[in-house]
Amino acid sequence: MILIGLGANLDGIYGSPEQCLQACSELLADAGVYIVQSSNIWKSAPVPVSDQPWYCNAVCAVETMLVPQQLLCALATIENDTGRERHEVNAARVLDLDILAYNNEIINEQHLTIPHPAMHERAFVLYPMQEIAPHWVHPQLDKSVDEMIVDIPKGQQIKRIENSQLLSTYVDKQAILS
Ligand code: PH2
Ligand code: MG
Ligand code: MG
Repeated sequence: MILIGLGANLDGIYGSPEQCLQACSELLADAGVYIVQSSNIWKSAPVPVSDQPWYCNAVCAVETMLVPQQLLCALATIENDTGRERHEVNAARVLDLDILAYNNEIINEQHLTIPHPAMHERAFVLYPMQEIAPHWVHPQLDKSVDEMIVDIPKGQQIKRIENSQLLSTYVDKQAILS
């Protein structure tokens, strides 16, 4: 299972953060990354706590022929095309696309760490992820999403926006042929 985390907390060329996440269905598909299943969009307070606007966050399971390094480049290109500016770590942004998991691969390269190194302590990753992959097991921690949620550091505010899933763009070829 390939899982991507989406986040945004500034208005940009696609409109509000929520509109930008919705636009990602098409932006990802144009790059050969197809959404199989999407969580709802969740509104979340910035982590660490700051006076930044709240974020919109979501997690999507995707299908793609891109290998991890190619996927990383494709996601960075989409971020740049939305006008993402890179200031300091954790700065507010119009769009952040992170590879959370790539099947069970463990990758530790200079610009690419998979699974995402902070996923297990972030409510804004784990609650959306629980909606679509509650039984996914972290290959290093050997814990499911349900189990990791129990240990999230306290004090992270998060609220689900009902019926806000990103549009799925994956067409199952088997289903068409049968
Ligand atoms: N992303 C960060 C830092 N902090 N906080 C929330 N609530 N949502 C995010 O997506 C987020 C964050 C760095 O990527
Ligand atoms: Mg991030
Ligand atoms: Mg990122």
